[in-house]
Amino acid sequence: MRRSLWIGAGLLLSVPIAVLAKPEIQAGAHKALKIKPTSRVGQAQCVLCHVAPNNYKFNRFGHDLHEAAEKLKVKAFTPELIKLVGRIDSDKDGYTNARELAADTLPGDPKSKPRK
Ligand SMILES: [Ca+2]
Repeated sequence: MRRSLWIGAGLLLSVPIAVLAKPEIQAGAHKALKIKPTSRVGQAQCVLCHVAPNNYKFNRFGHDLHEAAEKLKVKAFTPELIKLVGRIDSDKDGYTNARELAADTLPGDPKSKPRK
């Protein structure tokens, strides 16, 4: 019995991080931020908040979103959270996150920014 528990724990630890990703969080973000699946931001999927599809470290926008959620002590995409994060220019490209999302550009990628 004990041996099978260790084998089970070993198997669990070997599961790729992609399997542990939380699609419900992405779906919640898309709904709260009114992101259409066919839009550029919608197509970005994980990269909206993370460095790369296979690197779940937060990008600048994901970091700010996470930090704002901790500051507000919320675990959901509340209107207050969206408003607070919307005022920030996470990637320092001169456009607020709200402006970027409205323009369908990535708020965590300074190379992606609205046309002037
Ligand atoms: Ca950007």
